[in-house]
Amino acid sequence: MLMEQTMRWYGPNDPVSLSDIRQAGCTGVVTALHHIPVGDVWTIEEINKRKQQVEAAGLTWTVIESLPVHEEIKKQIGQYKTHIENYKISLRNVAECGLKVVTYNFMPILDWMRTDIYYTMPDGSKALYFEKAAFIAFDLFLLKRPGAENDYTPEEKQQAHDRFLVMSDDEKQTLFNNALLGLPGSEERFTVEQILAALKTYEGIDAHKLKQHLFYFLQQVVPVAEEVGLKMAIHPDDPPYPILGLPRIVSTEQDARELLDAAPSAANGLCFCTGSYGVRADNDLPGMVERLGNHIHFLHLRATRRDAHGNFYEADHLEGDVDMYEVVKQLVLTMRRRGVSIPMRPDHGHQMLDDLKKKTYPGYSAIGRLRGLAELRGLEMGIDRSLK
Ligand code: DNO
Repeated sequence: MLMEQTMRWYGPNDPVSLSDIRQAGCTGVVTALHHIPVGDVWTIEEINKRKQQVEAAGLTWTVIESLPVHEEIKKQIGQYKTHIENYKISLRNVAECGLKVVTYNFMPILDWMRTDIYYTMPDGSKALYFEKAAFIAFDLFLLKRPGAENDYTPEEKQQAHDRFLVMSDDEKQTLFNNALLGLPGSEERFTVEQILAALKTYEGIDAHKLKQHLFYFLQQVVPVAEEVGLKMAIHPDDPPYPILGLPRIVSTEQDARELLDAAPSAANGLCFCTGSYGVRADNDLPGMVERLGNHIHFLHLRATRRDAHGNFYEADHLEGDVDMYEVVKQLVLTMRRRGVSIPMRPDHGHQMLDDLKKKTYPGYSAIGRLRGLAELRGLEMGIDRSLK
């Protein structure tokens, strides 16, 4: 039993077509109804429309990425109870349409964060990069977040200061744009005023409180997911630590255990993103698969390479700090034990070859992902056969 091979598809506006994805060797896509505002119900009609588009291209759609969680749910303010009720209706609707896995995250305001989305690799391809000193410089000197100076050590502040001194205006502008990039699948950016206002609404919400809000959300929605035969899959924080003073609560094995324990059910599960968890040297990824495997319902496979300064770039899928051989081996064993095929997607990829001339969503050009998929697929087949 091998993993189900998929790629993310951002919908009809995605420059990578369904046919491209099929030719890359996938049997399915993961997608979302990005046009529906966060908090609104996904109707059966809209879900089926997307499903038919996918199926007409000879592909399947079983995993949603993402059914986003409204900010009011994360903060437990305003209409959060209504948003939760809406979420439950959406869950019922997606199950009704035959979908199986719902990916979401609980990162406040922002999703993933990088400082450079065109980081040039020695071979000329472009990767996503997180440079710590540049990010701190953004926080202190461009965003000028009140209180930011209290979040960093004197050494970190000095490095950010030195980095900022040598930054060109172009570089500052690019850093600014990258850091304020909105949610994946959208071209919108936050303005400084918007982000500062949004950050202010999290005052008083620390990691403990945010966890309680996540647990409450899970206790509400997991029983519905279980009843209708869906699996929930929470995506970890990326990068897996607090940023801009915001708590991040899905960064470690301990975090994952706590959220699973908060609503015990096979329907309460993880999107195991090796690229996100793998940024922390203290996360033992193969061990996490071995120990949490029963709750892994979706896989993002990619690798990052970190350095001693807290920077990391997205490496080729088999070449970063993630021990992909051990991870895939544990996945093969887990799937055998459970008797299931877990859907996977090669997460991100370098912009390379012809794609260097094209405009695509950062991380989601076709050829780099195709390379990642091909490598991961071969690795899995080799491991699977050799374990028989
Ligand atoms: C980035 C993605 C994440 C992910 C969400 C899931 O490329 O892995 O944006 O889709 O966090 O909710």
